[in-house]
Amino acid sequence: MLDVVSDHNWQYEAFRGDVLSGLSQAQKSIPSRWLYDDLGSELFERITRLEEYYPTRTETALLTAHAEAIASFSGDGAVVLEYGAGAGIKTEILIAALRAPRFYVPIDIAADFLEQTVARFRARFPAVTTRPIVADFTAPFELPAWVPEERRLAFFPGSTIGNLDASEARQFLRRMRHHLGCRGRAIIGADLKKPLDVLIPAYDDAAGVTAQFNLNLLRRVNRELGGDFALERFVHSARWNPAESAVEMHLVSRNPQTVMVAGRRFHFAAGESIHTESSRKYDAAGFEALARSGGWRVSDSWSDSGGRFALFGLRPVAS
Ligand code: AVJ
Repeated sequence: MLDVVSDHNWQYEAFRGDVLSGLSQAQKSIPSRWLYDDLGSELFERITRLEEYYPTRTETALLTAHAEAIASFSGDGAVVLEYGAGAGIKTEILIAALRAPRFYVPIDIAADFLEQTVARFRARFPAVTTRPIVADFTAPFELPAWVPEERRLAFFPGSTIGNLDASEARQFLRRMRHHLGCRGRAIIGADLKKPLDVLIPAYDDAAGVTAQFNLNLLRRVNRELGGDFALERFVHSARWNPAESAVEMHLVSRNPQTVMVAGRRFHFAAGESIHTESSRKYDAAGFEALARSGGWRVSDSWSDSGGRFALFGLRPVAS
């Protein structure tokens, strides 16, 4: 009980700090991790089923199509560490494909969500020891001593790495390298660069689900931080940032307005935006360079025939 209360306070303080400092910048921004409250998570689930949103179904198909090769890469008796436990069916496909996996260790900040994941995996894979770690994988943490040291395999699907900027991604990869040791392996899903007529609709769908997902962030600010955003005065926008090789989501103010959040006022000019997410898109060379900077080399990769999405198999660089 105490855990939940202190966790709630910690989350509240972190959200408040991020929003107040983000809205005080010249380019207003709110970190994308706050998009996932209960409704946000549900809207993201709906996004993954949209015709325009290709990443989830492409990555899921890759795991099935390359199950044999992925199992060989991973080796027997793997101890699977999943950074962020939101991948559902993808992780089930991976575990089912592996040869005699020993452990499944989902790592996530959302304790209640983790519990559901753990129950599902224990029921489906009784021969695998499923044990969770409650931690924020975007910050430093140590693995507990009960995690077996041999055959650790990190799984980081969904192109979640693409939501991190270059320095955050490098730090994350280094931390993962530290957790896994010199004989570890990692499988990372990454969305690939492609023409904008495919990329942009994936983040601005015809049914408006992504717009709802983005606008829900303002609803969350209103509810949790005592904000007075009028949602109808903002419009969702998805744009390509060539310098960052990223699709960005913004919430654009339709008119000049002043908004109150946690007792502070913020002014918006007409057309001024809040940047709410960057979703970076890679090519093989770019991903290899990023992996190297984090202490890894790409030894294997699996991609679809359309070159839309890739799973990269990483091994530690000898150090
Ligand atoms: C969290 C990386 C899986 O960036 O593609 C989907 C989130 N944002 N539509 C992505 C998202 C808008 C998604 N990932």
